[in-house]
Amino acid sequence: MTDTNNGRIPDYLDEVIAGLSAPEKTLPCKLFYDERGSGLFDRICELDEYYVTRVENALMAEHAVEMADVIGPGCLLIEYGAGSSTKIRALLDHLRQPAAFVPVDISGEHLVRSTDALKRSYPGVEINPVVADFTAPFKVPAPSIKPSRSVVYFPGSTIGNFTPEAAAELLRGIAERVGPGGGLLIGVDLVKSPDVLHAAYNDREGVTAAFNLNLLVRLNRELGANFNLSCFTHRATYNEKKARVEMRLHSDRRQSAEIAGHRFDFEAGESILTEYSHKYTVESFGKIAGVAGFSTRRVWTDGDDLFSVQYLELD
Ligand code: AVI
Repeated sequence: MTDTNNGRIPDYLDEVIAGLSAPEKTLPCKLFYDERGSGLFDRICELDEYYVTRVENALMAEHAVEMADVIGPGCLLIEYGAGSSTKIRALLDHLRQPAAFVPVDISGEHLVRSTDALKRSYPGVEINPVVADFTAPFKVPAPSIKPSRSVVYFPGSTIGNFTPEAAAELLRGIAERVGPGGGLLIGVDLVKSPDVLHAAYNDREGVTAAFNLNLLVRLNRELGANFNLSCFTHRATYNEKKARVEMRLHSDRRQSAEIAGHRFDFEAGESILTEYSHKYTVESFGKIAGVAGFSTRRVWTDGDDLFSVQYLELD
């Protein structure tokens, strides 16, 4: 195999081969976030059409006092996928005597940078970063003072990128982590007009298209694949029945690509499924969270019901 990754074969190779060998070709959406992909995602978050980040930030800014109130004093706050410090800062500004804050992120470099900045802004808060993939088991360090309860903060509607079954599994893991009386503060994108969703995932500037195609750029670079980038097109469609945006890369012609000695043939018009982005109603989210034992306690939404931040608790 062509050695293009500093002599290391990426550990996701088997997943890529399996996904492209399936009857409906797929690639894991976690592969979007290499350095270029993370930069493109930051640009998506600033697009006019992509309401998600803008509305969630506004909800956090407007309702952080109430959120801090329902969470209560002395909590151990664990953030899954610690990314945007804008959102966590809104919360940390108002939480009363948190026992500790534990940002969890798969990228160590990113985590060190954001933790240093947070430590400077919140010198009175114990901050214990953990480098981990939150979909796999990981340990949270015990804070130096005993917390009143544990609360997971999971912003960004990242939960929408999991199938409902995988989301339920992840929520079960969160329930186990926070234990009885524990909480979950989560950003959940809402079901809305297909036109709004179409615009958000097919932006005029083509940033989402570049983000999607970057998957193939990454496979070419890191796995020595030979995808012809000009022969694949980004498409995002809303599947109303399943309440999800489905993002794909369409093969514009009959072609093939090779990865590590495996050959993949594409018919003209055949596609690779790259991402689901599920949208929920407050009720439909309550149902899957209910399976994990969570009850919905508070829901904050914007005036247009585009997005929600929800606080759920284990009985
Ligand atoms: C990270 N995640 C919540 C984004 C979403 O909206 O599903 C990823 C994304 N895909 C295309 N645009 C943004």
